[in-house]
Amino acid sequence: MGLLTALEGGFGDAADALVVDGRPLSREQLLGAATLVAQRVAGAPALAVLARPAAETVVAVVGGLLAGVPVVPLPPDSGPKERGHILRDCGATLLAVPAGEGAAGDAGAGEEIEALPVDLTARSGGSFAEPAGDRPAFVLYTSGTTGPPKGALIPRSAVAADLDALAAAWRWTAEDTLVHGLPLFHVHGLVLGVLGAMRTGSRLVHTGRPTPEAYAGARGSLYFGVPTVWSRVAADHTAARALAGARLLVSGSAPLPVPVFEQLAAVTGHAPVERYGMTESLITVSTRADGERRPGSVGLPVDGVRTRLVGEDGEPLPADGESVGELQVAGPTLFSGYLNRPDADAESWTADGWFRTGDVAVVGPDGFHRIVGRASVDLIKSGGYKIGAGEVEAALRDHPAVADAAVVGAPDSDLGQAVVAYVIADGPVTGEQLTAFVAERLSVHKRPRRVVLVDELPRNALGKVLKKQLLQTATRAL
Ligand code: MLC
Ligand code: AMP
Repeated sequence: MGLLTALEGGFGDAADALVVDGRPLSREQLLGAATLVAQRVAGAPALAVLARPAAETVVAVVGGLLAGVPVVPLPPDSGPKERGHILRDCGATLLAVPAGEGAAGDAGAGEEIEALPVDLTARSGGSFAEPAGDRPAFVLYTSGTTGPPKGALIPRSAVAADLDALAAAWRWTAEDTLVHGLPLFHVHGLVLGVLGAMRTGSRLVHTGRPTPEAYAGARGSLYFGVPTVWSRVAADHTAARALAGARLLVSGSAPLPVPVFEQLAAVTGHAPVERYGMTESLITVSTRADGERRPGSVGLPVDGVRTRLVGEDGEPLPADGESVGELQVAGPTLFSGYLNRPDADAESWTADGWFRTGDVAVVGPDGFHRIVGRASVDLIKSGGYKIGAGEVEAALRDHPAVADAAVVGAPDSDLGQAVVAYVIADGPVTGEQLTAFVAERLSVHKRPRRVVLVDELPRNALGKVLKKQLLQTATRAL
């Protein structure tokens, strides 16, 4: 059985099996256009895909997967610094773009890459042998505490194992219509939100943007969102009531605040399922469609996944509902390593083969997991996006009027955390200019939402910036 079982027939062929931002495609149309992409990319080292919320993105991704070429989704708004790094690092020679958009040309930082136009009306036939499970399906770029994003190699077998485990946990079948509007360059929107439908055979409606109105209008049975999306839905009673007829609402990518869980349950009549995961591990822990959905808890490990809590001394901690430790995970859903980053691999895996998530958790005697924080203040989750403080600081320091910068994630009622930058300027510059500077060089979502110009940064005796102190200052200033 292939990775994309729904494309192998047997699931019917509605004219709108897939709708992305209003553009319907049948599975046959998708397969025909994707097969042409596959023929074009076969044998390439990697296929970069400009991951707009568009049907062309899905066609390009499916084409790469059919051909067994690792797919590298590029955030569509990424600026030259971020895009140049990703393209150089992954070694892609082709960049899939919607037909009619011309050559990719200088994709950033002087990277010349050939454009591969994706035409939704194109058709080709023929089939490809299913590649080995250990071949990478994707290289997904994810932020670390410092430096540019790292490419996580996601094997095809990990995607298949995770989607099957989630289908079991959420009773996700071909009877469902999945609705979401999440970005198509991360695990949530792309692996779960697109390949999940291709594997289970469910219809997929991608709303372009994840707005409450669009979710309400899509009339699905299964909805995915990050907590920011659910908090906006819960606050919009008209939209929320329109979801009453759904089967399951699923939240993930960041902690779902208990008040949002409760509001959503009250207005829609559905207690949301919350699940936990990471780019590197895919989704490892979840509450279940047929089990208890407990506010503030992400539930139980999914089929095949094992978890353990480890204390600062490296010793395992008991599942007693009190002990707080680092969550480590193992199982078939894990990535195989970071591309070109043996240093990062060495830091992330234990000697006995467990992946260190960097998340701090508590596990109850009933096995329910609660994520209580992150080990590092330098990894920020804003609107469900992971943002490395170091990457934003480096971008700010590239500005000629910036002498130094320190970035923290301040609590934010809409985004969970908001990027706040403390900047020492040595020339005339405003906060708005610095925000725009970061938005243009990295991705728009990495821009500071607040810039505070300061004369100095708090430092310890070794000269290291005291991030926890800055975070307290940022929190007090709210
Ligand atoms: C604003 N904009 C700018 C700008 N300021 N553009 C250029 N320069 C500037 N300075 C524009 C943007 O381009 C965008 O335009 C619009 O303003 C709004 O952007 P925003 O303010 O960033 O949107 P916001 O409302 O804050 O977004 C909230 C959100 C988003 C929830 C929609 O954060 C989101 O999509 N989050 C999902 C993240 C996700 O999927 N994470 C999964 C990671 S995987 P326009 O035209 O586009 O509106 C993972 C594993 C797991 O974590 O467990 O799932
Ligand atoms: P990413 O690298 O973008 O895949 O983000 C992964 C991180 O998102 C995890 O390490 C967690 O910190 C966070 N995360 C994902 N889902 C949840 C959740 N349900 N509750 C709390 N944190 C979450």
